[in-house]
Amino acid sequence: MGTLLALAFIILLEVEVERFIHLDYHIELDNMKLNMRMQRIVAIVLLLSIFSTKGSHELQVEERPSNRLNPAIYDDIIMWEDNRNGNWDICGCYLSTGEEFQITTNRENQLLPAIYGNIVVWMDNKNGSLDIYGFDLSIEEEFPLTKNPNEQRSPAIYEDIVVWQDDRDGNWDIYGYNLSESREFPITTSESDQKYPAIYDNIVVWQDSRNGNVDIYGYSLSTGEEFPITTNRNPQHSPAIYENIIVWQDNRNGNWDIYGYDLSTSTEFQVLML
Ligand SMILES: [Ca+2]
Ligand SMILES: [Ca+2]
Ligand SMILES: [Ca+2]
Repeated sequence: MGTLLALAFIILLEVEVERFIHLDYHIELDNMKLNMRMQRIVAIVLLLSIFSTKGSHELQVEERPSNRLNPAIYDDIIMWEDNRNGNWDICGCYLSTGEEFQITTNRENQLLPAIYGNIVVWMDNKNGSLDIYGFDLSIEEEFPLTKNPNEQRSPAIYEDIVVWQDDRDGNWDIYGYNLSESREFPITTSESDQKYPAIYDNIVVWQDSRNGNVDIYGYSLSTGEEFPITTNRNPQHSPAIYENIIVWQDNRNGNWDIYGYDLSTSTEFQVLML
Protein backbone atom coordinates (compact mmCIF):
# COMPACT_ATOMS: atom_id res chain seq x y z
CA MET A 1 0.00 0.00 0.00
CA GLY A 2 2.74 2.50 1.04
CA THR A 3 4.81 1.58 -2.04
CA LEU A 4 1.90 2.30 -4.35
CA LEU A 5 1.25 5.66 -2.69
CA ALA A 6 4.97 6.56 -3.08
CA LEU A 7 4.81 5.54 -6.77
CA ALA A 8 1.79 7.80 -7.33
CA PHE A 9 3.62 10.68 -5.63
CA ILE A 10 6.76 10.15 -7.78
CA ILE A 11 4.72 10.17 -11.01
CA LEU A 12 3.01 13.35 -9.88
CA LEU A 13 6.47 14.95 -9.29
CA GLU A 14 7.61 13.81 -12.76
CA VAL A 15 4.65 15.58 -14.29
CA GLU A 16 5.47 18.82 -12.52
CA VAL A 17 9.20 18.62 -13.53
CA GLU A 18 8.34 17.95 -17.17
CA ARG A 19 5.89 20.80 -17.15
CA PHE A 20 8.70 23.10 -15.91
CA ILE A 21 11.48 21.87 -18.30
CA HIS A 22 9.37 21.77 -21.45
CA LEU A 23 7.48 24.91 -20.74
CA ASP A 24 8.49 26.57 -24.00
CA TYR A 25 9.07 23.52 -26.27
CA HIS A 26 6.69 21.29 -28.15
CA ILE A 27 3.82 22.47 -26.04
CA GLU A 28 1.12 20.40 -27.74
CA LEU A 29 3.14 17.14 -27.62
CA ASP A 30 4.00 17.68 -23.96
CA ASN A 31 0.41 18.44 -23.07
CA MET A 32 -0.59 15.07 -24.56
CA LYS A 33 2.10 13.27 -22.51
CA LEU A 34 1.01 15.15 -19.38
CA ASN A 35 -2.60 14.12 -19.90
CA MET A 36 -1.54 10.47 -20.20
CA ARG A 37 0.47 10.73 -16.97
CA MET A 38 -2.51 12.30 -15.20
CA GLN A 39 -4.71 9.43 -16.38
CA ARG A 40 -2.19 6.93 -14.93
CA ILE A 41 -2.29 8.75 -11.59
CA VAL A 42 -6.10 8.74 -11.49
CA ALA A 43 -6.11 4.99 -12.32
CA ILE A 44 -3.61 4.21 -9.52
CA VAL A 45 -5.56 6.29 -6.97
CA LEU A 46 -8.78 4.49 -7.97
CA LEU A 47 -7.11 1.07 -7.61
CA LEU A 48 -5.73 2.09 -4.21
CA SER A 49 -9.20 3.08 -2.99
CA ILE A 50 -10.68 -0.22 -4.19
CA PHE A 51 -7.98 -2.33 -2.45
CA SER A 52 -8.30 -0.19 0.67
CA THR A 53 -12.10 -0.77 0.87
CA LYS A 54 -11.80 -4.52 0.24
CA GLY A 55 -9.10 -4.89 2.87
CA SER A 56 -11.11 -3.22 5.64
CA HIS A 57 -14.22 -5.29 4.77
CA GLU A 58 -12.30 -8.56 5.12
CA LEU A 59 -10.92 -7.37 8.43
CA GLN A 60 -14.45 -6.78 9.82
CA VAL A 61 -15.53 -10.32 8.87
CA GLU A 62 -12.49 -11.78 10.62
CA GLU A 63 -13.14 -9.75 13.76
CA ARG A 64 -16.74 -10.97 14.15
CA PRO A 65 -17.01 -14.76 13.67
CA SER A 66 -20.51 -16.02 12.92
CA ASN A 67 -22.40 -18.94 14.44
CA ARG A 68 -23.70 -21.82 12.33
CA LEU A 69 -26.42 -24.04 13.77
CA ASN A 70 -28.87 -26.82 12.89
CA PRO A 71 -27.29 -28.41 9.78
CA ALA A 72 -29.25 -30.43 7.24
CA ILE A 73 -27.86 -32.45 4.33
CA TYR A 74 -29.05 -33.91 1.05
CA ASP A 75 -26.68 -35.41 -1.52
CA ASP A 76 -23.82 -32.87 -2.03
CA ILE A 77 -25.50 -29.93 -0.26
CA ILE A 78 -25.27 -28.94 3.40
CA MET A 79 -27.57 -26.20 4.73
CA TRP A 80 -27.51 -24.41 8.11
CA GLU A 81 -28.70 -21.26 9.88
CA ASP A 82 -26.02 -18.54 10.03
CA ASN A 83 -25.82 -15.17 11.84
CA ARG A 84 -22.90 -13.75 9.83
CA ASN A 85 -24.99 -10.63 9.05
CA GLY A 86 -26.19 -10.02 12.60
CA ASN A 87 -29.44 -11.96 12.20
CA TRP A 88 -30.16 -15.59 11.29
CA ASP A 89 -30.16 -16.47 7.59
CA ILE A 90 -30.13 -19.74 5.69
CA CYS A 91 -26.76 -20.57 4.17
CA GLY A 92 -25.29 -23.65 2.55
CA CYS A 93 -22.33 -25.14 0.75
CA TYR A 94 -21.47 -27.84 -1.73
CA LEU A 95 -19.66 -30.62 0.11
CA SER A 96 -17.52 -31.51 -2.96
CA THR A 97 -16.23 -27.98 -3.67
CA GLY A 98 -16.69 -26.14 -0.36
CA GLU A 99 -18.36 -23.31 -2.26
CA GLU A 100 -20.71 -21.44 0.09
CA PHE A 101 -23.94 -19.65 -0.75
CA GLN A 102 -26.67 -17.72 1.09
CA ILE A 103 -30.35 -18.06 0.17
CA THR A 104 -32.00 -15.57 2.55
CA THR A 105 -30.98 -11.97 3.32
CA ASN A 106 -34.07 -10.76 5.18
CA ARG A 107 -33.19 -8.91 8.43
CA GLU A 108 -35.61 -11.01 10.51
CA ASN A 109 -34.63 -14.57 11.47
CA GLN A 110 -34.71 -17.58 9.16
CA LEU A 111 -34.14 -20.81 11.11
CA LEU A 112 -34.08 -24.63 11.11
CA PRO A 113 -33.50 -25.57 7.45
CA ALA A 114 -34.43 -28.96 5.99
CA ILE A 115 -33.54 -30.07 2.46
CA TYR A 116 -34.65 -32.68 -0.06
CA GLY A 117 -33.45 -32.57 -3.68
CA ASN A 118 -33.37 -28.95 -4.84
CA ILE A 119 -35.86 -27.74 -2.22
CA VAL A 120 -34.81 -26.09 1.05
CA VAL A 121 -37.48 -25.25 3.66
CA TRP A 122 -37.14 -23.32 6.94
CA MET A 123 -39.14 -21.38 9.51
CA ASP A 124 -39.19 -17.66 8.83
CA ASN A 125 -40.03 -14.71 11.11
CA LYS A 126 -40.15 -12.04 8.37
CA ASN A 127 -43.92 -11.58 8.71
CA GLY A 128 -43.88 -11.23 12.51
CA SER A 129 -45.02 -14.78 13.33
CA LEU A 130 -43.00 -17.86 12.40
CA ASP A 131 -44.02 -19.13 8.94
CA ILE A 132 -42.74 -21.86 6.63
CA TYR A 133 -40.85 -20.77 3.52
CA GLY A 134 -39.08 -22.69 0.77
CA PHE A 135 -36.36 -22.07 -1.83
CA ASP A 136 -35.85 -23.90 -5.11
CA LEU A 137 -32.06 -24.15 -5.62
CA SER A 138 -32.48 -25.07 -9.31
CA ILE A 139 -34.20 -21.76 -10.21
CA GLU A 140 -32.99 -19.72 -7.18
CA GLU A 141 -36.51 -18.71 -6.22
CA GLU A 142 -38.08 -18.33 -2.77
CA PHE A 143 -41.72 -19.16 -2.07
CA PRO A 144 -44.00 -19.18 1.00
CA LEU A 145 -45.69 -22.41 2.11
CA THR A 146 -47.74 -20.74 4.83
CA LYS A 147 -47.97 -17.16 6.11
CA ASN A 148 -50.67 -17.99 8.67
CA PRO A 149 -50.60 -15.34 11.49
CA ASN A 150 -50.14 -18.00 14.18
CA GLU A 151 -46.85 -19.87 14.58
CA GLN A 152 -45.49 -22.60 12.35
CA ARG A 153 -42.27 -24.38 13.34
CA SER A 154 -39.96 -27.35 12.72
CA PRO A 155 -40.36 -28.15 9.01
CA ALA A 156 -39.32 -31.51 7.56
CA ILE A 157 -39.37 -32.56 3.90
CA TYR A 158 -39.44 -35.76 1.85
CA GLU A 159 -39.81 -35.62 -1.93
CA ASP A 160 -42.66 -33.14 -2.61
CA ILE A 161 -44.21 -33.23 0.89
CA VAL A 162 -43.31 -30.68 3.59
CA VAL A 163 -44.62 -31.11 7.15
CA TRP A 164 -44.44 -28.84 10.20
CA GLN A 165 -46.03 -28.14 13.58
CA ASP A 166 -48.74 -25.49 13.46
CA ASP A 167 -50.36 -23.37 16.22
CA ARG A 168 -53.22 -21.90 14.13
CA ASP A 169 -55.94 -23.53 16.26
CA GLY A 170 -54.45 -22.54 19.63
CA ASN A 171 -52.58 -25.82 20.19
CA TRP A 172 -49.86 -27.51 18.18
CA ASP A 173 -51.05 -29.61 15.24
CA ILE A 174 -49.22 -31.21 12.31
CA TYR A 175 -49.81 -29.73 8.86
CA GLY A 176 -48.46 -30.68 5.45
CA TYR A 177 -47.95 -29.10 2.04
CA ASN A 178 -47.83 -30.87 -1.30
CA LEU A 179 -45.27 -28.95 -3.42
CA SER A 180 -46.30 -30.49 -6.74
CA GLU A 181 -49.96 -29.57 -6.15
CA SER A 182 -49.30 -26.30 -4.22
CA ARG A 183 -51.80 -27.61 -1.66
CA GLU A 184 -51.80 -27.37 2.15
CA PHE A 185 -53.52 -30.04 4.22
CA PRO A 186 -53.93 -30.92 7.94
CA ILE A 187 -52.35 -34.20 9.12
CA THR A 188 -53.65 -34.08 12.69
CA THR A 189 -55.72 -31.41 14.44
CA SER A 190 -56.22 -33.41 17.64
CA GLU A 191 -56.59 -31.31 20.79
CA SER A 192 -53.46 -30.95 22.93
CA ASP A 193 -50.05 -30.70 21.31
CA GLN A 194 -48.54 -32.55 18.36
CA LYS A 195 -44.93 -31.46 17.71
CA TYR A 196 -41.60 -32.19 15.99
CA PRO A 197 -42.72 -34.05 12.86
CA ALA A 198 -40.42 -36.25 10.78
CA ILE A 199 -41.23 -37.79 7.39
CA TYR A 200 -39.97 -40.66 5.24
CA ASP A 201 -41.74 -41.81 2.10
CA ASN A 202 -45.48 -41.76 2.89
CA ILE A 203 -45.16 -41.93 6.71
CA VAL A 204 -45.21 -38.86 8.99
CA VAL A 205 -44.38 -39.28 12.70
CA TRP A 206 -44.44 -36.83 15.62
CA GLN A 207 -44.61 -36.55 19.42
CA ASP A 208 -48.18 -36.36 20.70
CA SER A 209 -49.60 -35.43 24.13
CA ARG A 210 -53.28 -36.36 23.53
CA ASN A 211 -53.12 -39.06 26.23
CA GLY A 212 -51.89 -36.72 28.99
CA ASN A 213 -48.27 -37.68 28.49
CA VAL A 214 -46.06 -37.45 25.41
CA ASP A 215 -46.34 -40.42 23.00
CA ILE A 216 -45.28 -41.12 19.41
CA TYR A 217 -47.94 -41.15 16.69
CA GLY A 218 -47.83 -41.66 12.94
CA TYR A 219 -49.86 -40.96 9.80
CA SER A 220 -49.91 -42.67 6.43
CA LEU A 221 -50.12 -40.19 3.53
CA SER A 222 -51.21 -43.02 1.22
CA THR A 223 -54.16 -44.23 3.33
CA GLY A 224 -54.92 -41.03 5.30
CA GLU A 225 -54.93 -43.09 8.51
CA GLU A 226 -53.44 -42.00 11.84
CA PHE A 227 -51.98 -44.63 14.17
CA PRO A 228 -50.23 -44.77 17.58
CA ILE A 229 -46.64 -46.00 17.60
CA THR A 230 -46.28 -45.98 21.38
CA THR A 231 -48.78 -44.94 24.07
CA ASN A 232 -46.57 -45.91 27.00
CA ARG A 233 -47.55 -43.69 29.95
CA ASN A 234 -44.02 -42.28 30.36
CA PRO A 235 -42.69 -39.58 28.01
CA GLN A 236 -41.50 -40.40 24.47
CA HIS A 237 -39.96 -37.50 22.49
CA SER A 238 -38.24 -36.47 19.23
CA PRO A 239 -39.02 -39.19 16.67
CA ALA A 240 -36.97 -39.85 13.53
CA ILE A 241 -37.78 -42.23 10.67
CA TYR A 242 -35.91 -44.07 7.92
CA GLU A 243 -37.57 -46.69 5.73
CA ASN A 244 -39.64 -48.91 8.10
CA ILE A 245 -37.85 -47.93 11.32
CA ILE A 246 -38.98 -45.17 13.69
CA VAL A 247 -36.73 -44.24 16.63
CA TRP A 248 -37.24 -41.84 19.55
CA GLN A 249 -36.00 -40.97 23.04
CA ASP A 250 -37.96 -42.78 25.75
CA ASN A 251 -38.21 -42.21 29.52
CA ARG A 252 -40.15 -45.39 30.44
CA ASN A 253 -37.24 -46.71 32.53
CA GLY A 254 -36.80 -43.50 34.55
CA ASN A 255 -33.96 -42.29 32.32
CA TRP A 256 -33.81 -41.41 28.63
CA ASP A 257 -33.23 -44.45 26.40
CA ILE A 258 -33.59 -44.92 22.64
CA TYR A 259 -36.50 -47.06 21.51
CA GLY A 260 -37.62 -48.05 18.05
CA TYR A 261 -40.57 -49.48 16.12
CA ASP A 262 -40.48 -51.61 12.97
CA LEU A 263 -43.48 -50.76 10.75
CA SER A 264 -43.00 -53.93 8.66
CA THR A 265 -43.37 -56.27 11.66
CA SER A 266 -45.33 -53.93 14.02
CA THR A 267 -42.81 -54.58 16.79
CA GLU A 268 -41.29 -52.22 19.32
CA PHE A 269 -37.71 -52.64 20.50
CA GLN A 270 -35.14 -50.94 22.69
CA VAL A 271 -31.87 -49.88 21.09
CA LEU A 272 -29.23 -51.45 23.36
CA MET A 273 -25.46 -51.63 23.21
CA LEU A 274 -24.44 -55.21 22.43
CA1 LIG B 1 -32.36 -13.12 8.11
CA1 LIG C 1 -47.10 -17.86 11.04
CA1 LIG D 1 -53.15 -30.45 18.50
